[in-house]
Amino acid sequence: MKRIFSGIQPTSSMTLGNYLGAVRNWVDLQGPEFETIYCVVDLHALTQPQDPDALRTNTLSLAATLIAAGIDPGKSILFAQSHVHQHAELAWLFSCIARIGQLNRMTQFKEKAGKRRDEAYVGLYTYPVLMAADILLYKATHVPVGEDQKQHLELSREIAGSFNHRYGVDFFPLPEPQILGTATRVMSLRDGTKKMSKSDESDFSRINMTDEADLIAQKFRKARTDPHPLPEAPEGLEGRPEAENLVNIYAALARSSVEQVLAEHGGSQFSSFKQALTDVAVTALSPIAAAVNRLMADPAQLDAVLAEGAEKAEALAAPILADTRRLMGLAQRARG
Ligand code: AQP
Repeated sequence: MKRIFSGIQPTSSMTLGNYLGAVRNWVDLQGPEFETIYCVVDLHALTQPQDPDALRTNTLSLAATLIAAGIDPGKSILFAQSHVHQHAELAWLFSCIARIGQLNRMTQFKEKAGKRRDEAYVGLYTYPVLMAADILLYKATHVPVGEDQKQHLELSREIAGSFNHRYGVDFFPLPEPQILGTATRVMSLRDGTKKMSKSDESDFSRINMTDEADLIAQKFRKARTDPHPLPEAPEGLEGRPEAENLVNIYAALARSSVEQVLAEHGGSQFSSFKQALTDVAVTALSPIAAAVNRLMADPAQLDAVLAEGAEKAEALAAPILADTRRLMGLAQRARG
């Protein structure tokens, strides 16, 4: 059976970008065609300094948001990355497969480290190696992600290929990216050329999944736009990144197409389009926010869901890691 793996960092609460670019697809992919494994990647979150209490809370609240958004622990394995120690171990083994030249090409490191590269943490640099380990620890064949993770996924394929080549085996599959939908790269509400991100300093750059209706309305009202009305056809969005972003968000939330949205709203001023956008966003997001609140009222139950998920994940991961160790020539520990 085809196996899906994907993860999300508990760096803060989930954004509309995470939801439309990735998580909603994770929900849709649950079914008989795929075995689905989803992970709150707390070890990845540590690549930037985190307040320890906030990290613990965010891990639980992100798990709650995933369940509220439709990840069903009865259909998918849902767990926290650090609960399955094999992720970190395979990452070390892969750091002896990946090459520095490959990591030097990663644009996310360049963007996040900025000009102060020497002060960036080693973990931020080797982040894509841990991501390859996350995926290949389960021999996942398909990885649903947003556009921004495409390059990291390409590296996972290269690592799998190099491993197979070095040891003369056909052991790891080359995982396929699944970049699905009309909102594969949701942009910041303050700057249509920058990706919407959990860790952006401005809360008004993003919609959080737990934002209340009033705040969603306020954020869309203040979203940057240009002075022209909406065009009648997609070509008219060229060179208008903010307009394109809002139309893409609308199309994704309404499960419609850009053409259809423009057929309906072409010629409108942004003031009325933003009101319509708020309405579709509130309709889609408010039941999720309400479910997050209900789930967060019982943290022990969430802990239990994650513990059960970790147990199932470890049962899949342990034999794959054991085979990897053996193929690489690590001696087996004698049991006395
Ligand atoms: N703006 C986005 N549009 C579409 N998809 C997005 N994703 C992230 N931002 C967008 C997708 O969400 C999934 C989980 O992302 P992540 O938490 O692993 O890390 P990220 O890609 O670095 O996302 P953020 O929100 O920008 O997090 P921070 O600020 O912590 O770095 C991934 O599949 C990603 O593609």
